[in-house]
Amino acid sequence: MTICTAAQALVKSLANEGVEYVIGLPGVQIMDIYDALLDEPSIRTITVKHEQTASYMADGFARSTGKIAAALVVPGPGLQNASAGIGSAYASSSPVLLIVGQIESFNIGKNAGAVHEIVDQLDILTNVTKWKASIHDVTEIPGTVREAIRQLKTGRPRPVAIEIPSDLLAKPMDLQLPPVENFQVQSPNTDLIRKAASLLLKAKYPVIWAGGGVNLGNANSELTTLASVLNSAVIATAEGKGAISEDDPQYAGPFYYSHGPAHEVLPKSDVILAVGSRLHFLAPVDWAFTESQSIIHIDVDPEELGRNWQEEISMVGDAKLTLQALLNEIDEKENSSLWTLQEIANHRTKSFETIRHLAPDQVAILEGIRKVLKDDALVVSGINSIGYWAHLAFTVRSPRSYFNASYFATLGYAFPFSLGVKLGNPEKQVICISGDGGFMYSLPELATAVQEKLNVIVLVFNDHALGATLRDQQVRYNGRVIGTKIQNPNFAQVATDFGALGIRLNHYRELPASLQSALSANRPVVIEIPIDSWTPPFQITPPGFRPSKPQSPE
Ligand SMILES: Cc1ncc(C[n+]2csc(CCOP(=O)(O)OP(=O)(O)O)c2C)c(N)n1
Ligand SMILES: [Mg+2]
Repeated sequence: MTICTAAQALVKSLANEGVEYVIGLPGVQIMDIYDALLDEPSIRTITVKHEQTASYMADGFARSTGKIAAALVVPGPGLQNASAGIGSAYASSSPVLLIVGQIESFNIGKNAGAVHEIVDQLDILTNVTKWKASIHDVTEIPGTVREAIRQLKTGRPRPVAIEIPSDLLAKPMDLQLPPVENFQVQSPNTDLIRKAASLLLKAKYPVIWAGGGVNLGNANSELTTLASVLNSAVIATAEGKGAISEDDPQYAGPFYYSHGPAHEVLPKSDVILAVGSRLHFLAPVDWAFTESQSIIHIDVDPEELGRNWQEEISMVGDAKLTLQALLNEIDEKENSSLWTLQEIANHRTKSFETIRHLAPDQVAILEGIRKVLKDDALVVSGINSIGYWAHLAFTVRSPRSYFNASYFATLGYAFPFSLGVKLGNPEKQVICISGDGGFMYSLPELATAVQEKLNVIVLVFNDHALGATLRDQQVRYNGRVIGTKIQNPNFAQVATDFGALGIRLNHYRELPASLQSALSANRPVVIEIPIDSWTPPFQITPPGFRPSKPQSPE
């Protein structure tokens, strides 16, 4: 038992749960927490320039390491500023812990105009958090932190939030920390595993559809082995990139907005094993799953099962445990697969060449970047022209090494997110692919990068425009351009002013050499690359595409 303040109890509870980083921006209601952090040697405190960065960084840290960092913000505007990052983390199934200050207990609910007051502020987060709690009494602190961590580490990982009134933080309390707990992950149902194994072994053309849950569930080696044992073709979504190495002979290619080999591979398939995917297609697909195909769906979140398709077998379970259980049931010699590795390779090559044909400059850029980076480099793909094409043409070879903002498509997330990735992976190369518009959201965080020695390399592809939206006006609005041309600073100069290394290129062909030298710069680097406003993949219909109405469960 230790006598301490509630703020100290909160910080010790975080440390007890293994939280090593608190990323935030101080203000009156959370000063006691900051003061307590000064005495906690196992936690590093990082101050950002805008609360959006706190939540984006915590997301980048979590998705690249599987560990938890806390974001710490003041109530009201601090919470609102952090909420875009919380929404992105929710969409991306990322375990982010948000700690929010609250006005004094005696003022709560009065709407009296206390500093930073929003009545029922946590309601703002209702649909972008998995769980949230308000502390009413200091004795609740260790238990509430434990429950937050349990929520983050079990089931589907998604953000959680805790708010604490400012007056409670200075109160004394007896702190009893709970013993460290190893949380149980969800095991699959044994009968369903047997059924699924037998269906997969009978499949003539098995396809594994790999979603982000494979990376988040650390199931990459199990998926790779299963693909080989079943002799299955594998297709990965943008979130699932790296689920299997994209050089693996079973990998048929990526899927993004109808592009990729899915429309050739899927119609041929009789059994589809979907792992950790929403199975929701943003654009209509011409192959859509049909009644004659069997879908086996594994997801840790029961709500995803059967949501979009009629499934033969729906299994709730941790991806790693479930794939391992399937492997235990499957004897390689019994598979009935008719795929040849040559056929799968042909799909992969043909699809890549189609992408190259559609976007030659973008593919040349991405191949140039790939050539220079190590296989385990971490790449954050922003909401920009090169970022979209990277989903289709950047070769990913390692688990948890390629990131996007999933269906939230949050412009501006990439650079602050990459700072969290670097925080969790100081020894690895961390590259952020950004547009000029996206980078402008958080340019001042270059100061954070320099101060905290987070040596990311930001590639700013500059078309002096919100390019995707400009293209939209050209294509769908007869070239009536409004609000999409933007004025930028000299990015390289600004980077230099912040203490980073700034490099301005004349042509993208200079990028590989420039990136090569940036990798040994030993400080954050911004490389500005001039490009045109190229058409994004979602404004292009893939060649040979025949839209049809997808099957629906009702
Ligand atoms: C928060 C948010 N606001 C607006 C958008 C809409 N949007 C999508 S792409 C884009 C333009 C991005 O510009 P830039 O970063 O320069 O990349 P480019 O398309 O020019 O390559 C916009 C405004 C969005 N996705 N997210
Ligand atoms: Mg742009």
